[in-house]
Amino acid sequence: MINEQLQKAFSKQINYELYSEYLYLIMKGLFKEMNLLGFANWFDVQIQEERAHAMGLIDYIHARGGIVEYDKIDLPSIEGKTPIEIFEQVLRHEQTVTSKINELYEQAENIKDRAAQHFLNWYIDEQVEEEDNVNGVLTTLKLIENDKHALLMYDKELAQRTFQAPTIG
Ligand code: OFO
Repeated sequence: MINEQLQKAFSKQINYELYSEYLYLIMKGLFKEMNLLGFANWFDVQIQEERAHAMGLIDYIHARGGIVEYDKIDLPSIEGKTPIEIFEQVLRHEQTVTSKINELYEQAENIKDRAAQHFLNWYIDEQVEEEDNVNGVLTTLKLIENDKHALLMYDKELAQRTFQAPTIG
């Protein structure tokens, strides 16, 4: 069985992963409006990743005999218009996710739930990848800044990104 407080904390994280999916869905639309379809594809993959992160946590609560406590998902607000501004927000968002995962791990640690700690290690590693991936896009965007030709070339590259369903835990 999963401890009630930890079940609540896991449920909050599920809500936040679904919020991430919602945020990236909106951002995908912004890139579609800019006709940057490779970037839109990058977000499409990201949307699927966030769904997988949420599903991993949901399955885990069930596997521990718990009940998922669902809540409404807030409407994300977008803080910029340009690709750089959007990706700066993505990076800030992923850093927030990282700190939430760390807090969740600490809660599991405090009640000595070793199984939950072990499970959450996957999410800790995943956040390293998430931040690194976003940082890479942001660095490239800053490098090519006002070069429209380079932006279109990079857009083509991002069109190649594909979703690989992860094995979580
Ligand atoms: Fe679920 O990692 Fe991004 O938000």
